[in-house]
Amino acid sequence: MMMQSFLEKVKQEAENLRNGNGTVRVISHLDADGISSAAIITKALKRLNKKFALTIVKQISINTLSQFKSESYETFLFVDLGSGNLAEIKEAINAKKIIILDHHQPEHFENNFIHLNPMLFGLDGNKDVSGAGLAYLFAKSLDEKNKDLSTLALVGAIGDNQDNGGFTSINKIILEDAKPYLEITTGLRMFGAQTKHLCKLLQYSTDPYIPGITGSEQASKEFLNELGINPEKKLIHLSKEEMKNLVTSIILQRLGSEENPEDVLGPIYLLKTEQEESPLKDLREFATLLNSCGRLNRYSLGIAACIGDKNLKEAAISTLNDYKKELISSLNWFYNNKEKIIEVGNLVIINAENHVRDTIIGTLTSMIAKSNLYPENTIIISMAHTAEESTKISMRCSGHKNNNLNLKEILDSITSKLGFQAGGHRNAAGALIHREKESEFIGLARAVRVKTREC
Ligand SMILES: [Mn+2]
Repeated sequence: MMMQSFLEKVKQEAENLRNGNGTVRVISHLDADGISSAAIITKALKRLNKKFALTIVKQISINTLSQFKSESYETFLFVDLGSGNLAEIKEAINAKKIIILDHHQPEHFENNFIHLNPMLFGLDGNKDVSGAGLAYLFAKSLDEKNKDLSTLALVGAIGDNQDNGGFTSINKIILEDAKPYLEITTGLRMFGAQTKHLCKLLQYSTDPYIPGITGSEQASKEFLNELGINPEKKLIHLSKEEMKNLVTSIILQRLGSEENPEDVLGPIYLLKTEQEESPLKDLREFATLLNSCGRLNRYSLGIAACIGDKNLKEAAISTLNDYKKELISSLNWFYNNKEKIIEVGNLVIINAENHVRDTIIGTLTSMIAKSNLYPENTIIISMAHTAEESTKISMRCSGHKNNNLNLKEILDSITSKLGFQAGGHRNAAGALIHREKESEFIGLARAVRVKTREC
């Protein structure tokens, strides 16, 4: 079996590392999956009394790799990234041993690395296992004691949206390992069951989408009032009866416009060791918290939350609030600077420059796209400065209906003219260009005319 041979290979390399010497240089990715990956690997190395150095990066580029060029570690371990940058890594790093634990599409390139990517073994890297899942397999091969890190592997998988429709393949195996540490129930699959007031919970629910309610605080309040449910309550505090009414009404609200209106229920994974209402109790919220830490560049707090450091855990939790505040102030910047926004045809261009963080611009663009502010199928392009003299670009499409657009292709057709590649997928695309190319980019973007199919 392909999966078996992949697991064997991971095990073999873990054993080799355990028997080796020297400090391990760990490099991971600045998102929920990357942060949980880093926490798993570093915790496992610590337990073996191995020395390590950790760096978390937004992405790998010639620039980010250059900092490692002069380092003389024997082993470099990349986790949740690397597969798409084999050539650059080979060029920049001169180490005896380079291990790549990644689930992203590998670059076609013959290599001298220990390349542990499930896609090379016929598995689906988007669904079957995340970076944190790979880190966990590796950690478990180092020592069975690391089975307690399985819940973090699930946090990473959820952060990468791999739980949609249920866990599969390797993720399923990890779920089995995690069961002793979890309380699993079925409920509304929504972010914030432990922490958010219902009114906000429904207002911000984009998956599942609730037509007429998602995006509107007013509508959300009225909907709850009609059901006789206090909008200030939290989901976990509803009575059985209230819960039943809420679920039925949400399904009814989705009838007619959503593909699977009843698709609002799903498994909820709760950590036994966490207190009720803690943002770390529900693995989905845990993933959101790690994401916030990453976006605000406080990844060490995220790792502390994963490892369970009591004092820093509090700081990580307050980062979640800081992140929400920053999102709101970014949204306010947008509403207060409408005159700076370019609207041509079914295209909107928002150049936020340094008013919105580059790590937040994508989320802001998604929020605007889902806010009903622009007509269905409007393409929204946002731009923000990065600290590295570049400009981050995000592209989304308004509304939530399926259309025939492939945003990644559209964005790539523009940025490739400037010599930059776009990443992402059909529904969300992003790119990084040199800042001096900004106005050229806007010029090219304005000229784009896209046809959308009305559904
Ligand atoms: Mn990942």
